[in-house]
Amino acid sequence: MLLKREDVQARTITEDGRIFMEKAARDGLETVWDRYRAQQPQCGFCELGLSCRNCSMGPCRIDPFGEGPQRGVCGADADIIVARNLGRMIAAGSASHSDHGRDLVEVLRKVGEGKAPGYGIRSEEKLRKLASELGVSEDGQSVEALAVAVAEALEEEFGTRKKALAFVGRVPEKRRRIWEKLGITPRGIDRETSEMMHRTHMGVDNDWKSLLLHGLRNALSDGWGGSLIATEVSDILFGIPQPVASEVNLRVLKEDQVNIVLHGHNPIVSEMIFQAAQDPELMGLAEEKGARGINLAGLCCTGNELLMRRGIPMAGNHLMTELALSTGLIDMMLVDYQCIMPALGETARCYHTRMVSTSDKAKYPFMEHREFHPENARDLARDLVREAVENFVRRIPAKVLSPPGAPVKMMAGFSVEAIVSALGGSAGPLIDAIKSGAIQGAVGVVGCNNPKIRHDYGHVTLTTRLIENDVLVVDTGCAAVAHAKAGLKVPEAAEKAGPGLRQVCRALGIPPVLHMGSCVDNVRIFDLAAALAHALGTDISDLPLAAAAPEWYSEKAVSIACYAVASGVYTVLGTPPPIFGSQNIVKLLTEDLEGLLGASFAVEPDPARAADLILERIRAKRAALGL
Ligand code: NFS
Ligand code: SF4
Repeated sequence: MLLKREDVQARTITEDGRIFMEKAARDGLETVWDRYRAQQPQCGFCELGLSCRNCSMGPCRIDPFGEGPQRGVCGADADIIVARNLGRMIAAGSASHSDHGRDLVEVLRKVGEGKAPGYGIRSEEKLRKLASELGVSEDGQSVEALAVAVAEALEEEFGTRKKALAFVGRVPEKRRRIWEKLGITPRGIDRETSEMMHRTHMGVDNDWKSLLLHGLRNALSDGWGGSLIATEVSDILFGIPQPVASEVNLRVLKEDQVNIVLHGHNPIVSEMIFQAAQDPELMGLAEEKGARGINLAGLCCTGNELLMRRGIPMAGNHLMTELALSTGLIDMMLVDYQCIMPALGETARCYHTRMVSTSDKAKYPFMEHREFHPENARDLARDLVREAVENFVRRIPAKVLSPPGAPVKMMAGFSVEAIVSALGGSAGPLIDAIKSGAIQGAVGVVGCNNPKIRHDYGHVTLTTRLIENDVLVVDTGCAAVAHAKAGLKVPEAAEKAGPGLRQVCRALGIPPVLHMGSCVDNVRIFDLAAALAHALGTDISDLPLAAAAPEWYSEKAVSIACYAVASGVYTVLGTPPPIFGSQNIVKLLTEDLEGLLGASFAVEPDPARAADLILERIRAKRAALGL
């Protein structure tokens, strides 16, 4: 396969990305960029959201130029079709986060029942906090019994019998009233997703406005429901993240150690692997095999979970997952679910790497399936680490390329609790810094990579601009990994910030870009925003805040963006969503929502221009607050 130097340059800004894109090509591998190119030109109807295959009278498409058909066989017009498609994207994203949350609730229950050996309650404090929030009485309950009771109360959140999710109580009063008025208060997590699938069936909700409003409710059931549960229960089971130093990029893979890479989203499996990798017997076995130790590294959000709580280094983000394999250094890659390209199993066959899938609901071509359940997780983790160690000797020297140089240093672990404690125990100093203008505002830069956008370019360009202008950046997911690779997540990166933010960072010893976790952990950002709004006696939409997803690709990102806007945060998308086939919907989402929710979307592929939009927004919000 021939790969031109300028192609490689155009595809990524990262050095390890370039080196291993060339290595992959030499090894004859096909990557996500090659497949993207092979798909050109992509379907214009689908790009605009104008195609529908919701029933078998179709598939149908609407001609955007007004010459061909303007209605599907059932009579649906462009507005209805675009709204239905967007609704189903939200449903899929919300379902993904929420099902991940449900899996954690299952483990919590099993821990309480004594059926999950190896797992435990790491944060009793958070368990008790959740109990009181959910109205679960603690009287005379053992921790185990409390875990079961909290798990039961959380299971109820998924159902259909409530008027509002329990965690809506965290939302500022003004915002709750807006949701009530619009009829978008989320009721049950599964209910909203299920209702979205119902509404978008042929012949149900054919009012594009009411479809989109339900889309917001569905997204809110993710943000203030499924994702929030995933984050809170992960904290209970695995601990509340605290600031931790680590490293990032492909150089975290070590030639002289057994490399086990953990990829996916749910920390249930990876935490057990983490424990097993510390087992003296298995470490001894590694030495016997000639390795200097067992090295764990993360990819995507499973990686972020381990990084946040255990300081495990990150090999890379979404678009680096295939390239990580091309090092020839990975002895085993364990995957759980979400964002795991189905191409990975076949890619790994070029090397000695063992590919193992672990979730009953996520199987992949050319991977061995070894199913984890709370009951067997501890034992299975030990077996797998042993097998990874045994695989170390099977590396194929001719195919190994050790990444040159050293990894980039980074800091992670900024849960809301950690941020508050870095501030000296309350959000007060942050509010003061915002009031004084030392910090102009705060922006969540989040989301994925997408081969449509130069890898990491969107994230790094936008974030650099923001911090230069004294805007504090908080991040999650693959965006956070991009920023880390660019060196923005060490306290010394304060030098790159404007004078006000620089001073605050120096005083607190923190980076100007704070890692708040995986994508479900976006709820941490909203928790913080809600706390700031409470402290100022105002609504989230009045604060100088914004969100951006410069390189998003996933349906989960659509759900996140929608709950961000519905929660009152202006959100700029880099990749255009499939809505441009309906001028009505574009206008609603980018203009009219402002009047309804105090926040709206913008679409801006150029990250420098996105930064300008956000800075303008922050200035306007500050002026309205009289700052
Ligand atoms: Ni978020 Fe995490 Fe990355 Fe995107 Fe995928 S790993 S959950 S969806 S690609 S940021
Ligand atoms: Fe066509 Fe309507 Fe069926 Fe969609 S739901 S495929 S627009 S007939």
